[in-house]
Amino acid sequence: DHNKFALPVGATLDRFIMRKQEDFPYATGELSQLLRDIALAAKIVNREINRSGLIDIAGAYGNRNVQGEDQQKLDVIANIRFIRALRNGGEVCTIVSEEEDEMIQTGNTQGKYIVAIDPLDGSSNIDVNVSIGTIFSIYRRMSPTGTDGTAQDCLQPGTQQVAAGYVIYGSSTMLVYTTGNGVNGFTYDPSLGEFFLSHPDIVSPKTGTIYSINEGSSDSFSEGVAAFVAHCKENNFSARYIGSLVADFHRNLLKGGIYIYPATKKAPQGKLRLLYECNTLAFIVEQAGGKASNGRRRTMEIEPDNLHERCPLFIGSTELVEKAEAFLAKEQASA
Ligand code: P6P
Repeated sequence: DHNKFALPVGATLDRFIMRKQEDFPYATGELSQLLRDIALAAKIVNREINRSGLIDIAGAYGNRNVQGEDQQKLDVIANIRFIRALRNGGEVCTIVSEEEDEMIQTGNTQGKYIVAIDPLDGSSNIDVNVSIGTIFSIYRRMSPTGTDGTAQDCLQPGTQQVAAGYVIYGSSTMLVYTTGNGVNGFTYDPSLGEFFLSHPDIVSPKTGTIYSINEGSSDSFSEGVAAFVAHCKENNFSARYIGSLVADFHRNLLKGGIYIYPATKKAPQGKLRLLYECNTLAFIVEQAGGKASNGRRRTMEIEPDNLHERCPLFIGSTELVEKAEAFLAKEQASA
């Protein structure tokens, strides 16, 4: 059992990746290298985020660049940095990014992997100092190497994910990811430029008393969603909604709870994207013992039709997601 080699808290991400690779005798190291490339980009984006507040008062700190160009939007910077790190790393042939309408070919036609990524989700929160995040999924290409990746390579169901993770740029910056053998969290020490294992083998509580949903849209909740929210209130749940998906998800993962982005009038398919938000967090939550669905179907079994399609998301502690699904099923039955 892989816990025999469990690494101590404080092990570096690099040592952890190497140790986990040893668990796979036929591993050739490409996935390990890809994970390192993502961690590098996360460190760079972390630095840009921490500096961004200062650049706004550029005069005093001289952070405006030599052309005197204005500070680019952080999500644009994050997109550039992750694409560059993945291109230079050589393991990825094609990228789907929230920031790009079309899939991006890196030119690494020998690359075995596809990455779907939201480089900086919730970036509207950055200038009010609320935590934001990077969300990524990794798939193995199905098309032969030696060519660019194809649309089919990018439209695989979430069950085909090889790895999934997020970076939360918060009071501390953390990288949380899974390769299908549990979920591990690493905390970044900027003074050393290293991620250290801080949350080994994360297991999410089976139930909880936190519910996260934007009740500003409650007028357009379906009967089932409204009934579940009423159930939470009758049972003295706490309402916790940061409005930054990674922050809300991370808190519920550790403490137990449910996050819901349902279909609303403004967002009839929900607001969150299947490829690089819902599927990514669904893989992580399932690996931590939780559950994720669109209210009726397991998120990871949904066959994507297009790169940026949205879907409703009910995600978190198994018992809470199943409770919400029961209310939706009752609504369906009485419809
Ligand atoms: P609403 C941020 O824009 C985001 O994509 C997620 O990070 C967040 O959970 C959600 O949208 C918030 O959306 O409609 O509640 O403001």
